[in-house]
Amino acid sequence: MTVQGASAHAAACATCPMYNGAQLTRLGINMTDWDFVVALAGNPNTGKSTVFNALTGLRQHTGNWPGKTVVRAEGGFLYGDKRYKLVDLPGTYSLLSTSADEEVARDFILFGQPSVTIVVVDATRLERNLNLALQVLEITDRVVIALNLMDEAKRHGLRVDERRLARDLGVPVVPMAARQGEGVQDLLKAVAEVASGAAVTRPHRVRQRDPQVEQAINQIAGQVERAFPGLPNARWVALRLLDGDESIEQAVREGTLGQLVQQKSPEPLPAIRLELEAVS
Ligand SMILES: Nc1nc2c(ncn2[C@@H]2O[C@H](COP(=O)(O)OP(=O)(O)OP(=O)(O)O)[C@@H](O)[C@H]2O)c(=O)[nH]1
Ligand SMILES: [Mg+2]
Repeated sequence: MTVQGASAHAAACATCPMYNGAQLTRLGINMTDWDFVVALAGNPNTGKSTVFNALTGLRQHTGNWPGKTVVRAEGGFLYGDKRYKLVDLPGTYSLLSTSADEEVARDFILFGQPSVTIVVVDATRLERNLNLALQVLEITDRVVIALNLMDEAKRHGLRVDERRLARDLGVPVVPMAARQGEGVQDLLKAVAEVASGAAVTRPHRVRQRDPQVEQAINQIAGQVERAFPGLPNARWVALRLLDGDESIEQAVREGTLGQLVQQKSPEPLPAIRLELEAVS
């Protein structure tokens, strides 16, 4: 089969409920219960919604501005014998973002506790895209990198060593051309392995911080955990507070960080009174 023929085949399959006659069944919005929650994160315009549509069979608008996703969209698929809820997020350049749509993505990645986060990166702009990927790797080890737009990379004569990238990042990297349906099966396999724990990841993390900084992070993270029981990523919150992130500081002081946890927890949480002075 020619390359063109393979693409045409994949594109045709991309519109049917049973993909490739393989283990994927698209469930659309028919999601009453699920085994795993999977988030689709990434910089704007990297193909998140294209991947979302390929896996769920839904028609989340894709395209360049103004088609961009501004709220999160949810759909589902069945793969093997597991049901997955897939959450398509607005594009974001970092987890430090402040615009309203970027906050939707940030809050879900940080506090929605997805079983797996797929970070969709643009193979033609890897350096810029890895900024978000590295930040996500700081807060969760359940990550799969979708190395998308490989067709564009090839067209521009760019070669990406995906094995080296996977080794350096410590998580699976799946080359894809999502618009042509290429790489979807490999992505599903990687997501299933990370979700079930069959694949053990070793995410790249910054180490060897100054001991005093480490001590301060631990101290503040402990206070955050006590004030917001059940909050994931207290360490990340501590880092942002030390960095003087005003929006996080406000969320901590006003207790809105707690509201994010409350969405998952029936128990109301107390507003926080963090004694930041304690570490100064
Ligand atoms: N050539 C090529 N184009 C792609 C690929 N994947 C997606 N696209 C195109 O890239 C554009 C953006 O795709 P979307 O899926 O809307 O991207 P997104 O990440 O959801 O964008 P935001 O929601 O704005 O962050 C669309 O025109 C897609 O058809 C790919 O693998 N190759
Ligand atoms: Mg989108």
